[in-house]
Amino acid sequence: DQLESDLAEAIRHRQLTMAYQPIFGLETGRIVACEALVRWNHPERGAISPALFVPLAEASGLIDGLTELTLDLATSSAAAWPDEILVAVNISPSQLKRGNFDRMLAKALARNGLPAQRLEIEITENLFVEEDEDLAKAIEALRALGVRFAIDDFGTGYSNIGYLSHMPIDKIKIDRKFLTGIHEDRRQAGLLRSFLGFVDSLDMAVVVEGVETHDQLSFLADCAPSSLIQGFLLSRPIPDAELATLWPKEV
Ligand code: G
Ligand code: G
Ligand code: MN
Ligand code: NA
Repeated sequence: DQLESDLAEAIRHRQLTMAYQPIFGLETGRIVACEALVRWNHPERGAISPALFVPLAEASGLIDGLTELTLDLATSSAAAWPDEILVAVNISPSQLKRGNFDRMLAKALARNGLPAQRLEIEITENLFVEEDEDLAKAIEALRALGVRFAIDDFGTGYSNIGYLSHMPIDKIKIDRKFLTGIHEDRRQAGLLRSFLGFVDSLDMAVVVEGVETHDQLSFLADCAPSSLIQGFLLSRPIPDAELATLWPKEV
């Protein structure tokens, strides 16, 4: 259809852009990573959400081209950031298991001179519903390159927690819906606390997503001071050019 051919055209002409949302250490206030989020400004329809066009790309064979472009843009941006700051990219579940993904990634890293250790892949929790040998192999191969992994949208899916806890994962990102409800619903606060305890027991880093209010921030400062935080209160996703104002000042 029309949208699909417009997307193909936009990918071919590299008309998609990336926005970056910083992730901070709660205690340190320092940026540890920036999440790369793809943006498409359609010439007639305006901004179209990746929640709409990423699934379209997956269904129509455009996903390889989309992933290639976003990896190139994200690694090229990150190569100019301070060395200690990671770039986190969202990768579609179907992409990860395609045989060409490790080559695609290695190519983007080499082309832009970004060490693999500075790239983190965010994959959705739903990938871990049942044990999957191909997935485990794909993750192992990428980790051998030095790439890190984060589980996105944690708490929204139906993952097998026992299985997930044995995966070689560096970070868990708790879905923003748990933070949204903490001041209205005591069960949400209880759930969030138990997730934070769970992640802590696995010795993984935790990102709490969707921090929008000072009340939420003080809740986290009380019960999980060592967590990482991301959300509109701290910063919206912004263009690469605006990130520089947030970097720590040289001393
Ligand atoms: O940025 P926004 O809130 O509109 O993102 C909507 C959804 O699109 C989120 O689930 C996010 O993970 C996903 N998304 C954003 N950028 C990318 C990308 O570059 N690749 C993939 N596969 N998904 C993305
Ligand atoms: O599924 P994923 O976690 O990758 O989705 C990331 C998206 O969440 C980003 O594109 C961003 O627009 C959105 N987001 C980031 N911080 C906040 C926040 O504080 N509140 C809300 N409502 N959305 C956020
Ligand atoms: Mn994400
Ligand atoms: Na998420």
